Amino acid sequence: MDQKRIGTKVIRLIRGDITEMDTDAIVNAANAQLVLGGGVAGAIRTKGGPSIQEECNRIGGTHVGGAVITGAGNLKARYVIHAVGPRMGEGDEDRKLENATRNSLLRATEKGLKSVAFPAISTGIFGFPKDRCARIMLNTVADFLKREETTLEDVVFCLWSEEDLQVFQKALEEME
Ligand code: AR6
Repeated sequence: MDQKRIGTKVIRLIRGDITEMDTDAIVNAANAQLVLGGGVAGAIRTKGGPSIQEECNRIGGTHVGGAVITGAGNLKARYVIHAVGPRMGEGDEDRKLENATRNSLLRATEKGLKSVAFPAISTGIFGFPKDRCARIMLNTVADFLKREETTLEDVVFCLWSEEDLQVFQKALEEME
């Protein structure tokens, strides 16, 4: 399954490079210091140019589970939402991932955005299991689209590998 309708809204799964997405915002898999390192963050830094890190420096940082929004420099998207997922082993990881997802959706809604693309937060350098990430992030988005007043109409998960896409497809099928 590659998409699920929730009322008039939709959750979609695609395989690709999130820095190529032309959704209103893309979500960065950030750290609490808001220093753009490797993985998704590195790709955003390279393709987006220096203005994104400069804006992050002015913000200074946020808590694990938090999300802040900046411009998107040279990227196709208008905004980057920097979501801080948990590092595996630090404790309370599931709740922190849920919060990072939900806070990203709140930031997008505050700006009146219609579309946002997420990566599989924490599943690279931070070591979070992919299937658990898929269940938590998909359920959090579905719950938000069902219950909250939001401008969001299109929430995309942009997965890096075929295997990651399949993990998310399975989790989407298993969602009630
Ligand atoms: N587009 C979509 N997904 C990607 C891309 C891409 N261009 N590149 C990697 N992925 P990661 P984390 C996938 O490591 O685990 C950085 O140093 C990747 O395969 O980007 O949250 C930050 O500055 C994986 O499934 O994020 C933080 O310090 C997923 O995106 C730290 O890493 C997330 O992998 C964050 O670690």
